[in-house]
Amino acid sequence: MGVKNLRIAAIVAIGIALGACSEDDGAMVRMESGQRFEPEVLTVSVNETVTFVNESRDAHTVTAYEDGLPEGAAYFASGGFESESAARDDLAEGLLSSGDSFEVRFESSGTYRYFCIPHESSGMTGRLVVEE
Ligand SMILES: [Cu+2]
Repeated sequence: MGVKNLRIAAIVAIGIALGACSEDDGAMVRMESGQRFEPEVLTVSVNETVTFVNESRDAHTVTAYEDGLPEGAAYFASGGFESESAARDDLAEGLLSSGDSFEVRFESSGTYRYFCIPHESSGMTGRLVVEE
């Protein structure tokens, strides 16, 4: 009886540790129905990884505005493009289907503006504030 109770206690402790760990794992931006990024503005720390997850039925891109990056910051876009024009020229390659995710690690502080190519005109844009 005593041993059994101990084992249950150990399992509960592991569950709590894992839960805490996944929360610490990094920040998340969800692409939701209604063609928006949630949250629209997210603040993270330098070197933190942000995971963009498509939880909607539509396909979306996560595409940085080239003129919306901090000075000297690396460009990012789903599909791995190195410029906004390349991302716009090959829309299909950058699309994240329902359930897909995309991770970016931010090494420079500052404000990053990004958008979804197919839904830019609907206002599907977001901002990341990366703090020292
Ligand atoms: Cu979109």
